Amino acid sequence: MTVAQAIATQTGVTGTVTGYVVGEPTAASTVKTSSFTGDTALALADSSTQTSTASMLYVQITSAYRSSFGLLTNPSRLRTQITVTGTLTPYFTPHAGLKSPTSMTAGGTSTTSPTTSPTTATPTSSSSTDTYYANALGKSGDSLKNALHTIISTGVTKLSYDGVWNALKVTDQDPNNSSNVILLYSGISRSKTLNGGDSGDWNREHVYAKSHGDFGTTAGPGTDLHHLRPEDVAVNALRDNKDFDSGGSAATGAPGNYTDSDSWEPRDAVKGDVARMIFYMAVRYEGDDGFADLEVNDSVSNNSNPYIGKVSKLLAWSAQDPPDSFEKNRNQVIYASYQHNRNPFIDHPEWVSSIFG
Ligand SMILES: [Ca+2]
Ligand SMILES: [Ca+2]
Ligand SMILES: [Ca+2]
Repeated sequence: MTVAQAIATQTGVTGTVTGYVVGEPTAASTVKTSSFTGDTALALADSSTQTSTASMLYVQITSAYRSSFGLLTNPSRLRTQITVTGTLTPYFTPHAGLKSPTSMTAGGTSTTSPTTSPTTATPTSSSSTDTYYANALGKSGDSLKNALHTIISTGVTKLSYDGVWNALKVTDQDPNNSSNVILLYSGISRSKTLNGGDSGDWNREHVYAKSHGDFGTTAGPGTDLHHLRPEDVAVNALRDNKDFDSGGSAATGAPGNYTDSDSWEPRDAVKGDVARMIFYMAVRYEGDDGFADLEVNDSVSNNSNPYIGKVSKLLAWSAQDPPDSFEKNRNQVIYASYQHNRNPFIDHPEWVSSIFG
């Protein structure tokens, strides 16, 4: 049957559907056509150029088919025709879907191939996160902060500290070399397999220093991927638990970074990333979950207090270094594959000054 017929037959019956792979669904109204995040689902349409999610069937890819049909592993499947047999039932509820496939093959089943004439592309809000942020839209200041706290603290999956290793290998993968991760401050591309504690390894940097509020590495702020980044062991030790500020001497092993006895200045390319990670932590952790209420202030002598400075610098850095594709992709991967929450300041950088300005 066609995709249109499958969409009209969401009754739990078994169907065989031929269509074109048009992307990877990551939410009911979101289908990625690049920077794929996983092998567990694909979107089918009757036209290879379909962009309206309403005309797509979301297909679950069970483990037997992931290595052959998952888009992360097989991005060249995009725009190609496949035939799938499985249960016609909603997936990414309430979206039309096909689940528990019993057959997935390349190409069609018969000579009555579906139309290849492109349909008129209907603009959709497929990249929109408006649904996720529905209860925050239109708010400002403390009421915005409160709404965002609830949104980003609801339905969250917390990782183990050990689980962070493998997650970082995905969230921080070098876009130009899938064997490597990019180290935050140093900017170095280093083999994923060099994770560890020895010289030359990379380890898990807590951008919001874990001694500030003493949250350690138990599941919670100590394992929150939104502020954990790969970094060279020696550079991580040099940053230590310092607050953020401009100035100091060139940081050994991390070109463009500066440090002195009480502060760290990240390289220009990640100044905004650092700021948005800190702002996320200040909103995510409000003292209602057994951990300290993490906050920002304008000090560089916070030591073990649950504060990170200097907020005046973080505000400036966020403005001068807006979110780029690496940072946005990272946010989406954490949302779709790991924690199921987002960093609001990557999606809405204008909320930084509304809350912290
Ligand atoms: Ca300083
Ligand atoms: Ca940046
Ligand atoms: Ca807080």
